[in-house]
Amino acid sequence: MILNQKVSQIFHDMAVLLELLGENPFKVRAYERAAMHIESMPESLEDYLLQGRLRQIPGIGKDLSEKIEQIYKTGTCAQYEELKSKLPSGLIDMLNVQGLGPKKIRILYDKLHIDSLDKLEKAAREGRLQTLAGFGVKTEENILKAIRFLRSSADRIPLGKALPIALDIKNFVTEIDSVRRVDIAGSIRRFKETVHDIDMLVISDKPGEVMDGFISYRDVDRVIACGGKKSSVVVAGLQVDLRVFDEENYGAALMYFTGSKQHNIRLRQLCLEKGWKLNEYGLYKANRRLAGKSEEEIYHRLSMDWIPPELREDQGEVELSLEHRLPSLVESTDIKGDLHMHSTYSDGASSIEELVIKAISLGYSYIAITDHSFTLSVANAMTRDKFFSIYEEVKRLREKYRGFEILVGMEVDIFGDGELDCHKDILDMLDVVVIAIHSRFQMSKKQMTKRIVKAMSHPRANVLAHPTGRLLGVRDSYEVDIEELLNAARNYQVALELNASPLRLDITSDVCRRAKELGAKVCINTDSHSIDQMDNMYLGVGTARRGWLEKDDVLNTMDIASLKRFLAKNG
Ligand code: DGT
Ligand code: CA
Repeated sequence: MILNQKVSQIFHDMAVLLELLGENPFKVRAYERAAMHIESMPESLEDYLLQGRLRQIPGIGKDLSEKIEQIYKTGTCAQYEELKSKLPSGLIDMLNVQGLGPKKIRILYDKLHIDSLDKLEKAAREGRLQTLAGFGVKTEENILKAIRFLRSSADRIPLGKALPIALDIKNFVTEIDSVRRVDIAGSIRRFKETVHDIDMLVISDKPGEVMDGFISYRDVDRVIACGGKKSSVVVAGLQVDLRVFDEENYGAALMYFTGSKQHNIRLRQLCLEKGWKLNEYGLYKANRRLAGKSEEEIYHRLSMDWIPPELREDQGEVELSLEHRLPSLVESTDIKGDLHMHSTYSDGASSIEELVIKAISLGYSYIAITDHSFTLSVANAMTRDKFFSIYEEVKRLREKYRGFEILVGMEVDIFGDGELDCHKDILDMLDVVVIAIHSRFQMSKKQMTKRIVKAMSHPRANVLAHPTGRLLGVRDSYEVDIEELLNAARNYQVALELNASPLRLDITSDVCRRAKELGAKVCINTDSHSIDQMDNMYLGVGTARRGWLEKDDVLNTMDIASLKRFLAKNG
């Protein structure tokens, strides 16, 4: 969140809390006024702060300027936290209910002893709020609606859910007449695995027309604000902010709203050291404009190379860019195949031939069919007969689709003791052995690590699938020492999978970066259970890029001959 917004929000909340506590009205008003002023001031509060000029802002004295510094450094301030601790926390949650201010909350608390969202919801359902002066049937309905929204949007949303929504809105906005360009910015552009909202930017010389068009998007549940150059709506529980900029400022805006905040701050500091200024409108030296039209122009003016958004986290990319030593990140077009997918022989919905045709349409040169192994009862498990049918079918399809390589693989379950769920004669017939944990997740970290490392040390193991086992929003990872898995991956020539399923994204970008440092290979797979899911590869590639991976760090960028050498473990 931009510092102006953050500070004005906290000051506003403090005013409300002071009011709820029955404090001195002058104090309440001082916070309220400061909040309103900061919210509407066009300049960046961060610039004032970095230049030590906060107290030049009307209404900001010593006390409030110290609070702003605290908020900047820590995201909150001590007195705000203290005020919150003085009131039942449920009462504070109630402040987030749209349409409920301190006065109404005070009445609810005094008359009906309501001090939590749950109690509020119950009372509204039972029609008890209507008995109070100033509350009607409509208020009750609105309160219930607002609570539903609060609950649905409380958490961060997985990227795999937010990105398709953002892309659809982007397509919609692109069609608006006066729109010349649309970009998704913020954490989505950086491929962060969970996101808080969708930030979009537009070039247009008719902002009003863009706003009208934008809020008419079919899935808008609620319009939060519709202004001259910025509007906010809610789509599927996600806030979507759209801002319109002129072409000449667009690069600066895109850079600013892509973030991350830490990256922006680092660049601004660099600029301040030169006596320059960078904001969402451009790069300036005193009043002279140096750049702003494109991101490239701004980075170049700062003697830097353009930095891919996935790297913009202030984790060393700024320094490397200044030295012209940024990594050359893996691209979707580098991907030559997908080594983990399920056919109708186990729990997939598509036939092997359908998977092959889809892979060819994606421009791949190979895939591996990896149906589940023998004792996995949940997934229509393998039998010897079934395996030989798959083997024969692949042989036949290889004839039909010459030039495209179909590898016979299996997703082999790792037993509790680290043994593999597959007999040696069949293991020896497989081109690719993908190993994975599917049960007994509740082991100690030590035991689990030992179990997986043992499986990885098997001479036939090639890829460790979904290495941490997490399911986003459903199940956390099992306990495992990831550093040891990475070492084992390098030592035993086993690739760690980056599972591109939107439910998994496992391994994370942080682990990718560590894999690169330790020299372990990563294989980006979709784990598809139908041909549509093969399109998820881009989620894996984005995550790999965010983990600083280059083409050579990723197994499935290899051509088929090199891949086969890796799988055979002979160099
Ligand atoms: P999110 O929404 O939590 O998933 O993460 P972001 O990075 O999308 O954050 P958001 O939506 O609050 O802000 C969008 C971008 O705006 C952010 O990446 C960088 C820029 N920005 C926000 N707050 C600040 C700030 O206080 N200072 C600077 N320099 N930039 C900021
Ligand atoms: Ca955002």
